[in-house]
Amino acid sequence: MTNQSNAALIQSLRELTDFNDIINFKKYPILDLKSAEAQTLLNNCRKSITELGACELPDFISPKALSVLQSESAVLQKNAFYKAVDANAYLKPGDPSLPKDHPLNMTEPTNVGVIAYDQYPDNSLLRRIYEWNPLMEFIGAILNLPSIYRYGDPMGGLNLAVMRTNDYLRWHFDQTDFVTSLSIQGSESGGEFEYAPLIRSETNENFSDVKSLLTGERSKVTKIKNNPGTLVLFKGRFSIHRVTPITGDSPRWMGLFGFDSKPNICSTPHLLEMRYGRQKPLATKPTF
Ligand SMILES: O=C(O)CCC(=O)C(=O)O
Ligand SMILES: [Fe+2]
Repeated sequence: MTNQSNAALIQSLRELTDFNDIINFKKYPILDLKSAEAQTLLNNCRKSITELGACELPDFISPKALSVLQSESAVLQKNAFYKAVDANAYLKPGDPSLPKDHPLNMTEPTNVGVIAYDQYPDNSLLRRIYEWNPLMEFIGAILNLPSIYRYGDPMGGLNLAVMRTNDYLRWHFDQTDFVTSLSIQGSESGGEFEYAPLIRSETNENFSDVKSLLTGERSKVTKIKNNPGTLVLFKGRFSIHRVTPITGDSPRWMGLFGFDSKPNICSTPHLLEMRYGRQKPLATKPTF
């Protein structure tokens, strides 16, 4: 991208400061969570989370803001960090005492590019949306959390997952209680978010159904449409999920917001190395 188009991006970022122009408040009246409209919205979201482990909010972002989010992602994506890994669904080491076809020993390659929080300039729109308190309070209210915080980690709080042709995010369970994502751009084809709602629980690993799914059984699999502009709240600890291989030239861009019920949550040094290829935050602030 040329400096000229960066100048156009900077100008549109400067013009887009009012959240009335960024969030679709008509559909999602989240500024007053006590209002009757917001209570109806919250109840619908809670029902969906209880039944499916996920809640999908299409057209959360205005078309104008979405177009700016796409422009800034196009500029930033060249800095994405890629590291192909061969991992199991539990994102932890296998167990050699178990058979090769036990889910703990069934690995698949994963390849996703990531832009870390500290690679986001201060005037980035995605950063401003992540740091906007009413969004965080809305997520906390859906989950009935007494308090909610952004991650304490300068790299992990906000991520952009960048997936190009043939990139794939394997079936896995998340290690966090919930994740909030904002779809910025879909791929031409592939790149579908598939999941098996609540296939395991705190007390039951359900290895037999997980193994069937990993060997191609589709009866428990459902999809989140995730059209660009959609906000998704997903409880990935108990619902195994994946992103199908990307096809076509257009990259898939997904913003990932890190919130937690506890303050100062930080990624481990191992995870920092795997995900960002470094353990230290950038020494200088990035700009567009
Ligand atoms: O990109 C997505 O839609 C999901 C990402 C995901 O599952 C993860 O980062 O754990
Ligand atoms: Fe995940």
